[in-house]
Amino acid sequence: MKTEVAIIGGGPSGLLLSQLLNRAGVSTVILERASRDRVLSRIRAGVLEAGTVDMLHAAGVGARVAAEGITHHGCYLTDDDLMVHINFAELTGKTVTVYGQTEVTADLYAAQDAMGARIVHGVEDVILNDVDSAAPYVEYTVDGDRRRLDCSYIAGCDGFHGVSRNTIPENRRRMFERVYPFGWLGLLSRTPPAHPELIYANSANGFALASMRNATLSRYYVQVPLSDRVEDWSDARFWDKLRSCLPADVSAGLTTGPSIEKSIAPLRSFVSEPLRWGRLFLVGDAAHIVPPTGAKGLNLAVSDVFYLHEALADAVRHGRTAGIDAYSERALTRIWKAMRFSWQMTTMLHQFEGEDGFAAQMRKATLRHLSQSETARRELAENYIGLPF
Ligand code: FAS
Ligand code: PHB
Repeated sequence: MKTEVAIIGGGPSGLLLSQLLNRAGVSTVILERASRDRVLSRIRAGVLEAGTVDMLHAAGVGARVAAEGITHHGCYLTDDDLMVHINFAELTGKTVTVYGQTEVTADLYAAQDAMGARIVHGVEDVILNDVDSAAPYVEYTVDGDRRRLDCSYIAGCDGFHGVSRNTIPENRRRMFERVYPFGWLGLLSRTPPAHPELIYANSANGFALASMRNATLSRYYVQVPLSDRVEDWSDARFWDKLRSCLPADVSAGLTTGPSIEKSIAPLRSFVSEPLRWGRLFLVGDAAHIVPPTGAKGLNLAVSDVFYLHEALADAVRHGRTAGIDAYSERALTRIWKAMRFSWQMTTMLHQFEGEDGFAAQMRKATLRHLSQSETARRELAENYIGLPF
C-alpha cells in the first residue's frame, strides 16, 4: 500500500491530522492498534480551548460541538470553603467549551468515514523504517498478515506508549520528566453537575475536581495515592472523599449516583525533544504529557496538528519544506508554556506526601492572592483559556 502521509495512531491527534490533510488533498492512512469501539470507550479530556473548537470547525467537524458543547465563562479554585472565581470572559474576553474528548473522537471518525479515509484498526508490531531517508515505510501486522505501507512522511500520533517516539535514536532525544506521587481517580455518573462551572478544589483532604459532560452527566476526580487501585474504591467511598474536598455549600447540594465509569490516571509532566527525526514528526501525547490539572493535554495535541498539517500539505503538494523544518521548534514553544501552567496548577492544588506545613501554607497563600488580585486571576485565565497558536 502507498500513501503520502502514514499516521500511526487513531486518537484525536491522528484523526484530526488526517481529516485536515485529506481536506487539503493529501492522502493518508491511519494505523490504529485498538478497535474503534475501544478507542471510543476511553473517557479522557472534557474542556476545549477556543483554538481547539476553531480547528474542529476548520476540519468540518464543528457542528455537534457548536450544538451540544457548553460554553463556560469561568471556573472556581477553592481552598476548603474559600471559593475564588476565575472569570475568563471578564478577564480575557474568551471562554472555553465543555465537550468530551470521546465526542470529539466520534465526530472525527464519522467525518473520516464520510471522506472514505483509510483507517486500519487492530494493527500489531508496527515498525517505522528508513524514517531519515526520502522513502520511509511502515511495517505492521493485521489479521495475521505482515504488511508494508510506503509513504513520503510519517506522523507519530500514537500516544505516550506508542512506538514513534522510540524510533528516534535515544542519543538524539532530550527527555524531560516529572512523575507526580499521586493519581486522579475519575468517576462518571448520570447525575446533574455539583456546580454550573468547574471547581478545582484544594483542601485539607487533598485535591478534587468537579466537572461535567452535560446537564445530566457529571465527571469527578479525587487525588489518590499511586498505590491505590480502582477496586479499592467503592462508589460510596468516592462520594465521601469528594464531599470532604469540596466547599461545604457545594457538597451539601451534591447529587450522587452509581458510577458508569471509574478509572485511575497517573500524573506526569513529560516532553521529548525534538519532535522531528527525518521524515517522522511526533504529535500530541507521543511527544508530551501534561497532568490534566490545566486541561491542556488534548488542546496541546490540537495545536501540534495546527502547526503540522499546513507544513505537511506544503511539503507534499508544493515541495516547500520551510514549514516542516520549523515544526519542532514552533510547536515546542507553545508546549513548554502549557507544560509550565499544568505543572503550576498541579503543585498549587495537590497535597504532596510527606510535605511540611510550609508547603500547605504556600498553597493557601497562592489561593488567597488569587482571591485578592485581578492581575493574578488574569494570568491564570490567559493560560487556562489557551495561549495563542
Ligand atoms: P492518544 O493516546 O489519545 O491516542 C494515541 C492512539 O495511538 C491510541 O488510540 C492508541 O491506541 C494508538 N496507539 C498506541 N500505540 C500504537 C501503535 N504502536 N500502533 C498503532 N497505534 C497505536 N487531557 C485533558 O486535557 N484532560 C483530561 O482530563 C485528560 N485525562 C486523561 C486521562 C488518561 C487516562 C489519559 C491517558 C490521558 C488524559 N488526558 C487528558 C490527555 C489526553 O486527552 C490526551 O492529551 C489526548 O488523548 C492526546 O491525544 P493523542 O495524541 O491522539 O493520544
Ligand atoms: C474533565 O472534565 O474530564 C476535565 C476537565 C478539566 C480538567 C481535567 C479533566 O482540567
